[in-house]
Amino acid sequence: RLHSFSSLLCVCVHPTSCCSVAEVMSVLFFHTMKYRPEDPRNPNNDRFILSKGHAAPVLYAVWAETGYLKENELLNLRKVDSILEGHPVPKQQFVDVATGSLGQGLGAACGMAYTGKYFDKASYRVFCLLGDGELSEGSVWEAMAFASYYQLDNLVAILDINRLGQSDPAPLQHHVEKYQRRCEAFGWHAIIVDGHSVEELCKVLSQPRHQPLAIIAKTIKGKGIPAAEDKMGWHGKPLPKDMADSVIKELQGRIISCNKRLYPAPPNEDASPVSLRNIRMPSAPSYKSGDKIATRKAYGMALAKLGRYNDHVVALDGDTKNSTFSELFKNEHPNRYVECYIAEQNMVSVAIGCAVRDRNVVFASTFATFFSRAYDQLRMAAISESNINLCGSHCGVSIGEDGPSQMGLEDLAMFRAIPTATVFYPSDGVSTEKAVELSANTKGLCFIRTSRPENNIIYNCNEDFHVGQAKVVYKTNDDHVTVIGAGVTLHEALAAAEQLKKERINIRVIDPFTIKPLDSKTIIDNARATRGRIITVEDHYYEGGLGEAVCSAVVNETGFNVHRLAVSQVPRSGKPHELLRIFGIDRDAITQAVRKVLSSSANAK
Ligand SMILES: Cc1ncc(C[n+]2csc(CCOP(=O)(O)OP(=O)(O)O)c2C)c(N)n1
Ligand SMILES: *[C@@H]1O[C@H](CO)[C@@H](O)[C@H](O)[C@H]1NC(C)=O
Ligand SMILES: *[C@@H]1O[C@H](CO)[C@@H](O)[C@H](O)[C@H]1NC(C)=O
Repeated sequence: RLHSFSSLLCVCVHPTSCCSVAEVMSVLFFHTMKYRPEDPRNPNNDRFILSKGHAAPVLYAVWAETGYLKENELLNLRKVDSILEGHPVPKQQFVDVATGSLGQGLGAACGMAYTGKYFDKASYRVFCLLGDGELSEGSVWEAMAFASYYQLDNLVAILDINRLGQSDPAPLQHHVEKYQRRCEAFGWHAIIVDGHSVEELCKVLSQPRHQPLAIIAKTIKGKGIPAAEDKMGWHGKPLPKDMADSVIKELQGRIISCNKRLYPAPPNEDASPVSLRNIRMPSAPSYKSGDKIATRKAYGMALAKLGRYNDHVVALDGDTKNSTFSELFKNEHPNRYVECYIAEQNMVSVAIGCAVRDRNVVFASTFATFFSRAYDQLRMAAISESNINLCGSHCGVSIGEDGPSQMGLEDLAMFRAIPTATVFYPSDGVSTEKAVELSANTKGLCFIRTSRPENNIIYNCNEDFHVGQAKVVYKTNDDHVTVIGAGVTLHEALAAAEQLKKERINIRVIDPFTIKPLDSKTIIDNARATRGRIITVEDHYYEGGLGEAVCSAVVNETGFNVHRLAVSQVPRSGKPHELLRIFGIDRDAITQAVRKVLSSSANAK
């Protein structure tokens, strides 16, 4: 075993970051935590999140020690055909959330602890190990505030105060009492320990808790590697062979014959099994033609309805519940609503935590634009193979008077770029309700973009919707241009169609329903019937939105011509219809674009 440990020290890319937590990891995994090592995802197991994900080798080492990983697999660290990637990823059964972008582990741990305490009402505990360098991330403190507010006494954070970061010491160096005061100010019980004392660690981890517990472990980066201990310049460096050999030799000398295998204690069996399959609405939507409703409100109504029939649907919001209408869910299901306050990064991490091990169907909402500050968490959600649903309200200039700081104009680009994402852009009450239901049953990250203006119901309540299936909402046998809009711009396109009809110009109007995946076939087939003429119109910036999605869908077609209408500058306050007009995405802009496209193709003949 020591021989392979020596080779591991040579391949290990962050040996000093691992050495500072060797005792912490040993105590957690072989003294404190209760889990079934042969079944890492057992719902009853205690959870562990390595927030300082670059110390992955130490995590792999403990799982080898449990017997779950084969020791010789450790030597395949970071190889292309090994599951042991450079940072923890959920293809490893013992990893729930990917880490490696620092500062995100504790938020996910909060979601797991909240789920354990309030939803599962089970006795499993959640342990999160953080580095001191990563404590400069604001998201850590968002999570600290959340944990104490919700009295997550089943949550333990171990702060590895090893003084050093990557290129510089961490700002508070070894001032553990300053960390303690910060943690206490955030409502945690904070205890300073010698992080290399197994006895001290065992003792604090056995204490009963009434608050979230922060263990401030004073440690030495590179502990056990004399040449690197507490020294700058060793972060992320594998040990040279001779150095690794001498470290091993030293270690060997300290080991008193040890053939005893350590076994963790099994967990209590009190987390009941959960099935998240087929989260269905029991009845069709009940809108009537002539009804007017904002899709944001339809979202809240649909979510409340879904929650009525499915106990594992939970909703999160960041103090915008009376704007996103997630309050309709809260009113009906107060015990399944989590107020995350104005901390969107943490809200996304909590959502990811609530969704792990398929414990909940999670919907988190805020203004679409505020998800941009959680983009790193969203990107990590994809790497975590997380199944979460996000609803972003207040998209585009059509929110009106509140002005540009509140307008989601980049959100389509942002979510489209995520490989595991499905992007819903419903345009009426019926399709919004369908989007909510489909989202609950679609793997990966689902984003539902909702709008503030009230608009007509377009669809019959029995209309069937599918991911990646567009709807042709207006057509004749002799259409000249295909117009594609979504949300408010779909309604503008329908108004433009009526106007143009009076001028004897027929257009076809398509509602894509999902922007990703986009229904290329419906778009191509219909646009072919209008001689390849397409106009896209969207309440979003040009880059990365609906227009670019359509361009990519028709890139291989010959004889197609896509004309795009979108918001081209930072907008301003005003009435919604004024802003749609000024930024060139209203009915008049569409009719003009149609006439222009037709006259230029007439001239071309
Ligand atoms: C958000 C983010 N920024 C920067 C990095 C690059 N990085 C990886 S490890 C590290 C230093 C971490 O220091 P600390 O948290 O103290 O962990 P230690 O290795 O000292 O245990 C940095 C800057 C990262 N992974 N994530
Ligand atoms: C949300 O509720 C608060 C408090 O009742 C109220 O002041 C505010 O105007 C509401 N916001 C919206 C958008 O309705
Ligand atoms: C375009 O054609 C290329 C080459 O055949 C193909 O790989 C690609 O998937 C096509 N793209 C679309 C959007 O159809």
